[in-house]
Amino acid sequence: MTNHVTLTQFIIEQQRELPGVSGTFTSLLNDVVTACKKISHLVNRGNLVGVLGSAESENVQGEVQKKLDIITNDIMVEALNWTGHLAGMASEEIDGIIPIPSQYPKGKYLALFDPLDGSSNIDVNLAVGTIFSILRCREGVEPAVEDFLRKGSEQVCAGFVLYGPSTMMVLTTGHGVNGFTLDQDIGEFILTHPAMTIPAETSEFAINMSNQRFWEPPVQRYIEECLQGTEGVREKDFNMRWIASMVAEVYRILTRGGIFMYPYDLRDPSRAGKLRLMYEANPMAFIVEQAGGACSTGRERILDMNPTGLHQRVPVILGSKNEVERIVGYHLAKG
Ligand code: FBP
Repeated sequence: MTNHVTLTQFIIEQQRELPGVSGTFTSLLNDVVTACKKISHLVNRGNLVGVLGSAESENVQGEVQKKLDIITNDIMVEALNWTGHLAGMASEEIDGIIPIPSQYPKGKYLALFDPLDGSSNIDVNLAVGTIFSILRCREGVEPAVEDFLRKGSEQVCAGFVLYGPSTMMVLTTGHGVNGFTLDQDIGEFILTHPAMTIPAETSEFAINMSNQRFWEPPVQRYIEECLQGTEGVREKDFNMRWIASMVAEVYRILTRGGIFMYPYDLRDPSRAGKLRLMYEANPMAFIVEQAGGACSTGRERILDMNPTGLHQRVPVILGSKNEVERIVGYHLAKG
């Protein structure tokens, strides 16, 4: 019988090696896992339980919500608000802070999440996911927005769950990156991808090419050189992918390398990008850097950014270190 290490066992053993750890964090993570198992079940059942399609309502970003955007948000909130580990939450689907109801004790952590990433894929049965970020909070206070607006480098933990052909959880607590597969038979996440790393070199890029005319010159140049392949300065051919689901793109990059870009574009200069810093870019940057990759806006390391808003958008360029550094070099050369 192979010794299958469950996520809970893995975290407890990892925490035992860390000084002054109370075990609260392990329980908090188990609460997140419970929520994601419920979401995995629902996503898998889809039309059988009538959860597909639009909800005829908009979120704070002005995006038409999918029914599952709202349902998955409720599942996360209901799994986390009573456990006594959190002082507050923030979600892509909710404008302000999500408070802990007064009847429940407050804890020393803050949770930020995108309950359903890649939601444009849900009705066409393609990969979607949940992304989460955990921060420490000042004890015994009713957290204000400022308590959430902390640099990505202050994250305690970041993770995502990919609801694909199999349900995978990828996690970091600042000690490398590990991947777990949900064994539907026993309802446990099992360690299947220990110590995931991203190769520094790659010949695969992911970007939504339909936005090309809006990109800045450094990105135009980088993509043009990739498309020229062996006939150009890169002297090698590049492959392209676009799944329209950041979780799936990052999982692919953790598995075989690559570069993912949702750069700044000139369509709406007031909008710095499409992806949100607090619950998309920061957690993914923590994971990618812990796996040996890099994550930048093109001009700044994402984890060094000082957040200015819960739903702030940022340009994102992440993946194989050498490619990210090349694109940052093009930006800095251009100034
Ligand atoms: P949601 O969190 O609203 O799904 O938006 C994020 C996202 O879906 C990313 O997962 C994905 O990389 C990107 O937007 C796709 O954008 P586009 O539809 O412009 O290709």
